[in-house]
Amino acid sequence: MAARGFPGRGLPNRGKESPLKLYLNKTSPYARLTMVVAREKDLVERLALEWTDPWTDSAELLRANPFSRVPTLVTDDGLTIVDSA
Ligand SMILES: N[C@@H](CCC(=O)N[C@@H](CS)C(=O)NCC(=O)O)C(=O)O
Repeated sequence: MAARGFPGRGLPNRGKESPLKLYLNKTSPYARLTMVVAREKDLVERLALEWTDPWTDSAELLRANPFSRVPTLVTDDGLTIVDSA
């Protein structure tokens, strides 16, 4: 079943440009907002989606964002962007 509102979910990055790694969670309204903006900006194909539970202290998410919150976006040159709103 396709995930509503999350096109490309679980698929590897298929865009020609470098992937943007987005840590997100199914229940997060902030992550959903980020996906809406990504769709509006035609960036969905560039996203490598990392489904993460921010409450389990994932080492990978903590490295990207010491506050362990989703959404967290890591650009191809290593810049981390947090706070969707
Ligand atoms: N100001 C942040 C809020 C993000 C946020 O609170 N995310 C929640 C999930 S909805 C989270 O990751 N909580 C984990 C925690 O606070 O430990 C934004 O706009 O993105």
